[in-house]
Parts: sequence; C-alpha cells; structure tokens
Amino acid sequence: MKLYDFPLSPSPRRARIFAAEKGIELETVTVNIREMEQFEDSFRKISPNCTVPVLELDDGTLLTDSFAIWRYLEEIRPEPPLMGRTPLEKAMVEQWLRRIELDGYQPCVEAVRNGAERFKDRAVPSPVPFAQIPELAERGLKRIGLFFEILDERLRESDYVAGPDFTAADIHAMITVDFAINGLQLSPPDGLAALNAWHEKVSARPSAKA
Ligand SMILES: N[C@@H](CCC(=O)N[C@@H](CS)C(=O)NCC(=O)O)C(=O)O
Repeated sequence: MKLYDFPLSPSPRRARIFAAEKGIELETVTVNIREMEQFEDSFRKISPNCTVPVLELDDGTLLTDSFAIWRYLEEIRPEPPLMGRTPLEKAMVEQWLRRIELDGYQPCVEAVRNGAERFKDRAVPSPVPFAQIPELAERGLKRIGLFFEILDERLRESDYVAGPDFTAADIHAMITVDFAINGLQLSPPDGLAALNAWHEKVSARPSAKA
C-alpha cells in the first residue's frame, strides 16, 4: 500500500496517525501541495479532486478520502478497534466524527482558506477555482471558539471524545485543534481545562508524531 501524502497538511495526517495506531507501515509519496503538485496531470489521474491523502492498494485501487482510508484499514486490521466495537460504540464514534467535521474541522478550513492570501481563488480544495468570501473566514473563527467549548464540555464527562477508549474521534478532534493552533494561531483558552488536559494526553501518544 502506498500513501500519497503531504506532511504539513491535516487530512493526510489523519491517515498516518490511524495507520500508526494500528501498527501498519505505509510507504509514502510526497505531493507538495504548497508547490501545486496536486494539479499536475500525473496526480490528477490518481486524485481527480486534486487532494491528498490517497491510499493506493496493491491491486492499484485508489482510495481518495481519509475517512474511506480509515474504514479500509479498520476492516483489514480490526485490532485495536478505532471505530468502535459494539453497535453503540460505532454509532458514538460516527456521531462525534460528524460533530467534529461539521462544527470544528470545516470551520477551520473555511477560516484558513477564505482568509489567507495564498488561498486566493482556491477557497475550496478543488481543481475548480472558487473565490474567497471574507465573511466565511470571520464566521469560521467564531465557530472554532464554540467548538472548543463543545469539546471541553464533552471531555469533562468522558475520558476520550467518543467514550472511555481512544478512537478515530480523538484523532479527528486532535487534528482539528492542531489545525486551529498552527493554521490560525487560535488555542483553546486556559479555562477549558478538560480540553487542554485531553489535548496534552493525545498529543503524547507516539502516533501523534506520524
Ligand atoms: N475529504 C478529503 C479532504 C482532503 C483535503 O482537502 N486535502 C487537502 C490537504 S488537508 C488538499 O489536498 N488540498 C489541496 C489544495 O489545497 O489544493 C479527505 O479528508 O481526505
């Protein structure tokens, strides 16, 4: 299996951390999206939407989304389970993944891509140009503040995001918090003690460096 990757981007990091938690080693190929290599013809054949990550299986099949990559790796290597074991655990992981994606990760994407000069006319990760909408950057920043509060409230009652065990929901939430910190210089306030303690705990896992 081969992962088309870019070390500085959050989406491929989702795939790398998940694989590391499973003990799966992936050969990686860097696609430098800061140098616009994602738009080269050779890569368009691999990822028509011009995004990383992509997992190429040994038979040549291409998985072009980090969540699809998670699902595949979970099925071929069920231990340790990262997407829930029982029907209820699976539903809880799914519920939190959706919450993180819609209320945390996408607001980060909107804030960065509609605010930073380098994303001018690239406000959506796509081969089609989209103009920036400054109001979306402003709204994204506000929503990230709310998201920190949602996560803190959850982590006051639960050791990990989806329940008592570390799961893919923790990976997605950690990457979202790191995206806010590194991409937007927006850290969770000190007062959100449960969120900050959890962030320190998950960041200390060896997989976080993957
Ligand atoms: N849904 C995709 C999103 C992938 C995505 O947006 N990747 C970004 C990097 S985080 C990208 O490749 N951007 C290319 C660009 O900015 O043109 C996934 O999670 O795999």
